[in-house]
Amino acid sequence: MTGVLRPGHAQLRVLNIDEAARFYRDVMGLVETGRDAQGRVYLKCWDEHDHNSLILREADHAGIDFIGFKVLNEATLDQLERDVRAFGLETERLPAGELLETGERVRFRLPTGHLFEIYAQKAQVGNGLPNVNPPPWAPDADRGMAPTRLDHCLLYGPNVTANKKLFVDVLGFHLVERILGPAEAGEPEIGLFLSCSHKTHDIAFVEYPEPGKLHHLSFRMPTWERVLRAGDIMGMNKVPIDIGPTRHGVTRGETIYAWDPSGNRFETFAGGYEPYPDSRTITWTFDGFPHGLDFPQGKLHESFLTVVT
Ligand code: M3P
Ligand code: FE
Repeated sequence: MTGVLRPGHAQLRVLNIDEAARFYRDVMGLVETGRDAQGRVYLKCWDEHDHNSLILREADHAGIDFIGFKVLNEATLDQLERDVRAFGLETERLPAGELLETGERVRFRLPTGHLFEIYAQKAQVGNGLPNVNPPPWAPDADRGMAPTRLDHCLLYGPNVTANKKLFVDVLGFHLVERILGPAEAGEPEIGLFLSCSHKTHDIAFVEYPEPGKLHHLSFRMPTWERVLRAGDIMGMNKVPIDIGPTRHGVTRGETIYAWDPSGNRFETFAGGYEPYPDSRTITWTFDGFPHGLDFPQGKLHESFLTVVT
């Protein structure tokens, strides 16, 4: 892989920083790696190597401040900055260290209204395992839900087809799956699942009138059993569940969606398949979409389609 590597971090707005830190650390089972002078809390999943993947910021309303993707190196960062400007978006450089242990970031606003950034450097703190003769897991792999990594996010906003053009033509993503609107409306693309890797999606967008909205941040679970165990932990801790445990038709993912204490939706996600850049794009028609959302039930869950932060 070259170019854009993976979702590296997301900064979430939370209503109470202590309650949120407790939730993501003790219930979700992430590892807290730092706090900064602004009071932001930094966490990572146990099997991630970089210093942070989730940053919590206290605010009076929930949602996402920005999402950041790691790119291969500084030359890639400089080239993509030029390419994004040539595409017609303004870019801004944030200095190294503005986020703890993170290098310079190039930030721009997507057509859907979300702040998106790319960066090449973040300190590697490791996953708690040695590089020589490592055992398969560390104690943090059994603490709380214990996802292995930040997998993807689904963002809601207007102009998703403009986002598609940016991600495919400029940032080197491929379109793995898409959802179409009703035939009466001419079947516009209303859902896009984009990958910069051979995951089914590293980022996804759904058409929505209000810009900059978060539908969910998704955390990778190694197995379906671990998704069920995450559901047990949600039950034990009275975490409100939106959907699941079930399987999506879209991406074939095994999933539970639930809400954090601030009302930000998150997903515990396993499975899927391994698309390559030359794979065909899978299309879900509007009529087929209920099974795309929840394959066993074939049901359009009202809260899933309408609640965003
Ligand atoms: C996922 C996923 C929609 C499907 C979402 C799918 C918008 O979140 O991780 O596969 O219906
Ligand atoms: Fe998802």
